[in-house]
Amino acid sequence: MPLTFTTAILRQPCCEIVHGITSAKLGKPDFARAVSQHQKYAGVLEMCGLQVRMLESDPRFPDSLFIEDIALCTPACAIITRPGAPTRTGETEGMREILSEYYPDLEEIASPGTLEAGDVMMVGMHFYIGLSARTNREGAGQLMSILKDHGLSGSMVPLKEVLHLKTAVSYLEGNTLLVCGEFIGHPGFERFNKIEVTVEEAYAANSLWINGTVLVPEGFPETRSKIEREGYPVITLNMSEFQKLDGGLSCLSLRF
Ligand code: CIR
Repeated sequence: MPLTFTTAILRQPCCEIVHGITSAKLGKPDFARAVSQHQKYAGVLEMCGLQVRMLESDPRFPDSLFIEDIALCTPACAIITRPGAPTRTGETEGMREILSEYYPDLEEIASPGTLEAGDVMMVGMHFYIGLSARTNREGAGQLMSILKDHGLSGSMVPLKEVLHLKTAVSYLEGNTLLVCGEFIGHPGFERFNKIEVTVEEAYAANSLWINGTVLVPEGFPETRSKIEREGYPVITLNMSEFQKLDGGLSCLSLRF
C-alpha cells in the first residue's frame, strides 16, 4: 500500500525563537515573519490532504517549533524521543498525552540515550538512524529494539558534518533519495535512485514528500528542477526564518 499521511502536528513559533540554537550565520529570525511562514507551511500541508493540529507556542523552549525532533511517528507506534540538546530536553513534556490520542502504542527513549527524530529517516518499514551530536549510540540502539518489537527495522548511519541525518538526506518515496555532501556515494544508500544536491543548494536537501507532492524551500532552483524532472509536483515555501536556526521543512511537523 502506498504511504498516505493524514495528520500533521505543528507547534506555533514563540517570540523567544531569537534565542534558538544555531550554527547558521544568517542573523536572528524575525518573529512576525516566522509566524507568517509557519502559517503558509501549515496551509500547504492542508492542501496536500493533511489535517493540521496546531499546538500552542511554548515560550520556555525557543526551538520548540521544530517539533519533528521530539517524537517519531511510525505506522506501528510512536516514540517520544530524548533530545540531545540540553535546552530542548523539556520539549517532550505533554507529548505522551497528545500522541496517545492517535497511538495506542507509545514508547520512549530513556536516559542515557539521546535521540532527535531529525536523525531518523523512514523508508517503508525501515528506519535509518543518524548518529550525531544529538543522537547517541545508546539512543539509536534503544530505538532499534523498539522498532524490532513492532515488526519494523532500523540501522545506524554515523554523521560527520551535518546537524541531523535529514539535514542532508530526504526520502521522496518511490525508491528515490535526495542526497547531499557526505551522503553522495554513501555505501549505505547504494540501492536508491539518487537526486544529488550541490553544496551551494545544501539547504534544499531537506525537502519534504507529502502524499506525492514535494515541498522544497524557495530559492534553490537547481534542486527544484531536478526533483521536477523526476516527475514530482513541487511546491516551494519561503523558509528564511527557519533556515536562520538550522531548521528545514521536515523539522516543522510530525506527520503520520
Ligand atoms: C536545533 O538546533 O535544535 C534547532 N535550532 C534546529 C532543529 C532542526 N530540526 C531538524 O533538523 N529536525
